[in-house]
Amino acid sequence: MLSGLPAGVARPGYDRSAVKHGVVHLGIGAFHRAHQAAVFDAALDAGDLRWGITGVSLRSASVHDQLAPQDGLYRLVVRDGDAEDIRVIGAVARVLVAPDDPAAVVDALADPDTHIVTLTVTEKGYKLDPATGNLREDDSDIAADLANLAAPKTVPGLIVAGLAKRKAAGLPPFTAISCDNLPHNGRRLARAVLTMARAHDGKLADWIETQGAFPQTMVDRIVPATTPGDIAALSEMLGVEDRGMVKTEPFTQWVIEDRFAGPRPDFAALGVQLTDAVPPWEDAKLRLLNGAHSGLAYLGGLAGVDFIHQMIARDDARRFVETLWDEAQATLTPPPGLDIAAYRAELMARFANAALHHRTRQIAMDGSQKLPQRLLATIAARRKAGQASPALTLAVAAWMRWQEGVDDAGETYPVDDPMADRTAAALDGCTSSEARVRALLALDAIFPAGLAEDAAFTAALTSWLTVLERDGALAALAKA
Ligand code: CS2
Repeated sequence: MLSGLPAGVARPGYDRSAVKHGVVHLGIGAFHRAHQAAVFDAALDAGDLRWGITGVSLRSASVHDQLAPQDGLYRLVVRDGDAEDIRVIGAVARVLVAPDDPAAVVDALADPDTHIVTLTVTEKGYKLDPATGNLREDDSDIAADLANLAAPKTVPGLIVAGLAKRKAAGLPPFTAISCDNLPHNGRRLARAVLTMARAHDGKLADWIETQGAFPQTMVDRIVPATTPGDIAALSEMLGVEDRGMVKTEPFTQWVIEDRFAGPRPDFAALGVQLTDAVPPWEDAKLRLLNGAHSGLAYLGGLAGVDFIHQMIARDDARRFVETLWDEAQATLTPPPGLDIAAYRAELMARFANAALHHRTRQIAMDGSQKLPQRLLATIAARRKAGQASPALTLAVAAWMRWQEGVDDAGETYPVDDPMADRTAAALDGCTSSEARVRALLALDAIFPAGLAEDAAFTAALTSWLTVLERDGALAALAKA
């Protein structure tokens, strides 16, 4: 894998055979490989060999099958317009597939060398109700883990089984860092883990609560899904196939709450920001970057625009984004060191990066889990201040329109969302835009009561949904 690399492709400069497995990562998708793994790789490169990664696939064996034949090595391709920078990442020491061998994952979590557990399991992986944050005990896998942890099926189940084994062995707990785009992600993870632990052993739960650490984090890097075309193009260029490659942008940011249960790399030296206050960073990122992303994804998806950069090439879409940002910005308390005007300008340039090919449909996924923190919390904050939010409301209306499963050209598509059955059932039999808005607003797992009962918000949503259904997404954008 390393032989035959052209000069100019950076490769691991450390002895991989001497690396310890200090990190277990749950959910080893493209995002982890382009973000946290690059940081741990830099730690290894700087000579701190404690931070090799045991990557865990939570669903299929596909990442294992990509990376195992390559001995865990893969290329990180950083694209900025026509410029491309390629680096071989060596931090992933092995990949486990949780459904095939949950005991191996529990053993990795309980290994004395393990100090940090990072997670990118997506919003739905925490099995928390999006509106209330409670563990979804109605979920069959959660119910199974609440009853018995012999072969855990869920993220909280695996973590609790691993921590129980550490406690029994007299080891300290690890630091568990949620790297998903959720506000208070550390607190949510702690809630899921502690609810699971308490169901089994109150003393274990107390030990986790007092000795463990679940720092909040903000993660940021745009990492579109790798396509077969990306792999083919890289193979042609390098003369060797890399099925584990990931593509990304130059920008990367990781802010972590400075609260650890044990050892950690010298994060500050690696460009990671440690702070006591992550929420202002989270809010700025979720409400500006992710909020705009979701709005562009539904409007673009409905209009048949495949990629984010194609949306950003349109004057009307850029104007819509700026208006959405004006609305969101008014709800933010920027963290020290964040210049919002400069951040917005940089974000627009990141969205315009034509080399990324970031699909609107990829971002449209799992909207039920994303809407509350990206759009609804912002709208609710503005309502409290007596302000309307036309652009944010258009984004929510576009999500509603997307639930109908047919785009503006009449093409059907699957609604890829854990709540797709519930949104479809809610829409079933509704004969007007107004009825559809009411039916979807009634889903209290998504919409907080204050908003669902807000007459002005309901009216604004209905008028946007009417335009979207009657005239299409581009017509709505022109009015935004
Ligand atoms: C995107 C994010 O797919 C999505 O929902 O909005 O993955 C986004 O690219 C990242 O949060 C950027 O840090």
